[in-house]
Amino acid sequence: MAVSNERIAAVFDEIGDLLEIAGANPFRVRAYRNAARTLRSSGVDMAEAVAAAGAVPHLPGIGHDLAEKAAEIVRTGHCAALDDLHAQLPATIVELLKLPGLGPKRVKKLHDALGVRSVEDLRRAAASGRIHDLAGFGDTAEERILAAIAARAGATERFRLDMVAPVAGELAAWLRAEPGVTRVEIAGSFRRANETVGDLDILVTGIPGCRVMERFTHYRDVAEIVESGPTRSTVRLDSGLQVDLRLVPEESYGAALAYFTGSKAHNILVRRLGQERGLKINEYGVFRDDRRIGGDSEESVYAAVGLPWIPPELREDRGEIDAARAGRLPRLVELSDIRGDLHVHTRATDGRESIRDMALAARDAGLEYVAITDHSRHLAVAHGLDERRLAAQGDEIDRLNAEGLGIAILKGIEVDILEDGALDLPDEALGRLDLVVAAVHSHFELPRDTQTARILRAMDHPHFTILAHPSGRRLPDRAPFDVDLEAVIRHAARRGCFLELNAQPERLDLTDTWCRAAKEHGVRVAIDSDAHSGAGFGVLAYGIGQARRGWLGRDDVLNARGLRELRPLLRALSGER
Ligand code: DGT
Ligand code: CA
Ligand code: CA
Repeated sequence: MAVSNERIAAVFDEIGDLLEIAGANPFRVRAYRNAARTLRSSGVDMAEAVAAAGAVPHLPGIGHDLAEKAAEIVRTGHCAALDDLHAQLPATIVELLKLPGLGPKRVKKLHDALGVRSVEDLRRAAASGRIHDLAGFGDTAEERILAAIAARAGATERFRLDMVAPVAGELAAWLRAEPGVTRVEIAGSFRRANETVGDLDILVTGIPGCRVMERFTHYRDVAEIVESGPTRSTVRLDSGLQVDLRLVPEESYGAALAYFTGSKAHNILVRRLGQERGLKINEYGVFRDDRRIGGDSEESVYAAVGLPWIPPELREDRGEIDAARAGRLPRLVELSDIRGDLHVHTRATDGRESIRDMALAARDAGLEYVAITDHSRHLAVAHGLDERRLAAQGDEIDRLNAEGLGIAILKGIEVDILEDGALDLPDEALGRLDLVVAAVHSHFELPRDTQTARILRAMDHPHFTILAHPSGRRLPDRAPFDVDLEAVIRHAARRGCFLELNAQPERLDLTDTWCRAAKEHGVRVAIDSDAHSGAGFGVLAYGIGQARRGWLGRDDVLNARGLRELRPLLRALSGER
């Protein structure tokens, strides 16, 4: 079976981590990580390239040495360099890397300073209070480490959507290519656009005798066949992701899709409605006295219980059945409703491309306007802008707008909210912008009341427009900071300002339920990419999924407005009311 780019990238990432722990030259570490990233985003399939070239293929961004190692992995399934590192370092150190919050830097520090070589060593060091004095760990490090070790015992791994989405697309295409297959649909939490997915559920219909199960178990990333049968199989992929496949007859397609889309709680409610009408609803169809009365389409299942079709993102037992019955289902926002992006970075700070290139990429993504919002000076690690550099950026935006790139460029900033709630740049500088996106990037650990007061104070700033990633959480392992988001939403409603739904798949912040709370309070949400490169606008799709889970319609989304409608909303905020 051919080795995928993902598998090679995973080997390179592991080598990078182990080299860093072993104290290797940082440039070597970086070379492996860059190569892993390149392999993941490359359109060139390494295994095919090796087979075709018969030697070491050239891949842009990967030097000869690493290309040779990639070819070695393709040919032998192993990498001698990784085997050497495993021989040098205790295997238990690799386990440490899997704990949330422990990257190679911290593992190295724990190893060098305290001799920690295993999870058990770590638990003892944390329990005896030897960690909080280490530079870069902090007061609550021990609690967090002990919690992470405890959680590890019980937790089953979940996968972020951005990890699963490419695999889902590729697998679906792989299955569709089998002769006789008529439909392939991804169901489960993935179809409901859950921010994380436990396993992938795929539904297939096909003509009798079609060999889709065999094709499924021969997919190239399959590491293990957990279960295999004529209508149902389960495999585990190299990434650890499990995939269930079910083959159903055409007439059961809708019932099976509804059943396997879930959620379980939603299904139970629908089934109960059926029971009240003397119907039996299962994954094979809708039945009255063993006579099939529906199930070929999802619509037919819902219609059998007197409901309109309910979008998958709403199927969470959060009032969607009552809303459907009352004809009050929202018309959910769609990707094509998005007219602009209000949070975008350039290479002036931590982005990778120029203003011009970001604007052109935004235009090519179909947007009508884009706001350039680089970091402010307080965020020194990102080389944040001071007043002078911000003004220069404004001049460049004026020039580009005069030139006319086919997209309007707005002047903005992602300004740091300082510890006391002040914004990181002078009022005059902020007042010259079209919008001010403000964000917490420091002092995550403030007590709830202080944190909330800090953010409310920032929102009162005359030039404040949008609160970026309001909870600060990051998937999988940075919890939200402690803040009263209910109070933040109420304040935004009073003040007439906006909250962001940051569409980065590791953020998706606001979460679904907070989006819904914002909507209920009449606060509009900006679904922004926070793009750091031209390819970064693709994440808007994840933001849309989360927004739909939060019941948002087009009117609830700030940047679903055209520029002409948007401008007065921004101006009303910036003091010219
Ligand atoms: P996940 O995989 O943890 O992210 O979440 P789901 O929702 O994809 O759950 P999963 O994969 O266990 O099952 C897929 C769907 O199949 C689930 O959403 C509803 C349906 N399902 C599974 N087990 C049951 C069950 O015992 N009863 C009912 N009514 N539906 C079930
Ligand atoms: Ca699932
Ligand atoms: Ca499943």
